[in-house]
Amino acid sequence: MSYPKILTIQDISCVGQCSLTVALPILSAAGVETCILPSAVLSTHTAGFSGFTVRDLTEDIPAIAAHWRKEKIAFDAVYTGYLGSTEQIAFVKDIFGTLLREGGLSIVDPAMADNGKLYPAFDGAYVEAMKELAFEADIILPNITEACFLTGMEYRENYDESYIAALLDRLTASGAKTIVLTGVGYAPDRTGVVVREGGQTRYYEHRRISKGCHGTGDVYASAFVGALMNGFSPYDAAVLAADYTVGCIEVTQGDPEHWYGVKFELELPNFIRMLGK
Ligand code: PXL
Repeated sequence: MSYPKILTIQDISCVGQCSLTVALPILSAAGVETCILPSAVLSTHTAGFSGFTVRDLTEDIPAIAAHWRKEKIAFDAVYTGYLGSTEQIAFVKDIFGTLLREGGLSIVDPAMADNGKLYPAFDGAYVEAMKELAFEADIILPNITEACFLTGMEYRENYDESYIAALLDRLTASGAKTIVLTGVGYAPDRTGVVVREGGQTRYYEHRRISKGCHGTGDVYASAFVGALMNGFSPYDAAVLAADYTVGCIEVTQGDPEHWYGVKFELELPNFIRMLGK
């Protein structure tokens, strides 16, 4: 696929370096035609800012999708992130069913929780709807907290390999296909990603620079999708995305003013090199 066309569905947080303001530049840098469907417009993201504004765009989605269908537009992949409402998830499922070209990939980052907690905008109904989307997708990229919400497993700060294996088994039993589980570390200064694909599970461990840098989940998922669209296998894309994300954290750490996101733009030249472009 020399020039894939992908649709990414997530919010626009006008300030905060997450969701579409991260996905669009990273996918463009990967040489992928990137179409967008904004799920909502927020003045900032919801993790750490207070008093943010939210305009939910759920009711615009069916008409946008219908127009694309009329124009016979089809995508090689649809990649979803933070969605605006529970109701919206059903529309997104419909987009998977009607706007992906034959053999196209559905990729879901169930961006809804971190550090054992749901993001402020979400509740149990959202989690239930997200389960339906995630277990239908070809690839999911949950962090450990999100995997716990998807499976009902207890969230633990301290865990071992058997806990992670059980989490992956529960996801697989629920219908998950390829799983990219992020933020898995077995030592204080280490973290990594576990990829389960076609019955095979592989772990890529790397340095953990700081605890919970905001925005890294979206940078990671976008870089993963960009690499995948360039022909990398899910495991190789997971490794590349991890290395790129570590680079982004490295150039951001040491700047306390920049608590709300990572300076992913500074590392885009490296990302492009890693892709072999
Ligand atoms: O995926 C992170 C994210 C995206 N969009 C919004 C968010 C967050 C995380 O808090 O609040 C609006």
